[in-house]
Amino acid sequence: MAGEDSGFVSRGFVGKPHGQGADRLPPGQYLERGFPVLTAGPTPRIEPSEWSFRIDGMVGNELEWTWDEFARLPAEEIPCDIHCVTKWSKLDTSFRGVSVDVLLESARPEGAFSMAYSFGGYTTNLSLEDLTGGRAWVVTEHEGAPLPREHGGPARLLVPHLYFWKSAKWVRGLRIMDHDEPGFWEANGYNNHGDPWKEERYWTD
Ligand SMILES: Nc1nc2c(c(=O)[nH]1)N[C@H]1C(S)=C(S)[C@@H](COP(=O)(O)O)O[C@H]1N2
Ligand SMILES: [Mo]
Repeated sequence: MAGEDSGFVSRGFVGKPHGQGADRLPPGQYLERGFPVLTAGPTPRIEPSEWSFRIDGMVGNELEWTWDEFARLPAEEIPCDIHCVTKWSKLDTSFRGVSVDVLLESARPEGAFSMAYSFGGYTTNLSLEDLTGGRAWVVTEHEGAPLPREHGGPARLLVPHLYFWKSAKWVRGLRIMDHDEPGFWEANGYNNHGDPWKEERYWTD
């Protein structure tokens, strides 16, 4: 059967003809074609009308956008690869959202650290260095459709250059801080930084 052959070929080459070779898979990761769901605890149900996004803490200007206000901010398409600490990587996916650079612009941050916080209580810490320079977004769409609830809809953080636990689902704000503090997983054994290319998985890495 022809399908068996083409299936073998595409697995055998893990997409290499399309430029998805081993050079795009960080050490210790495997290719995942689907989009697994990983959530600690229940999946919150947040209507867009109840959603808002805040920037608070050590800023010159605290900000908050409602869903409608957020929808008027400049959004961009973000083609990316994502890497989960549980070892799956998904290549060539895409999200749409607003760059954290845009969100921070008028907040005037006065600290170099932040805690992203979510509906449901999840937190994760990120330095402003990792959140700026076109490397982090608050996204509301995945592959052209509204972000599914199980993947963080209506909105999640997207920080594709770090392990995916840093991409807080159901995100509702960023607290700017003058010091670093561990978030939920960082206090429970995961690495403080989480660079997949350096395999910064756990405390001891
Ligand atoms: N609010 C919230 N965000 C979260 C999590 C969570 O449990 N709650 N899990 C994190 C982890 S460990 C991973 S791997 C990714 C999984 O995202 P996905 O379910 O869309 O694949 O979300 C991250 N963001
Ligand atoms: Mo994870």
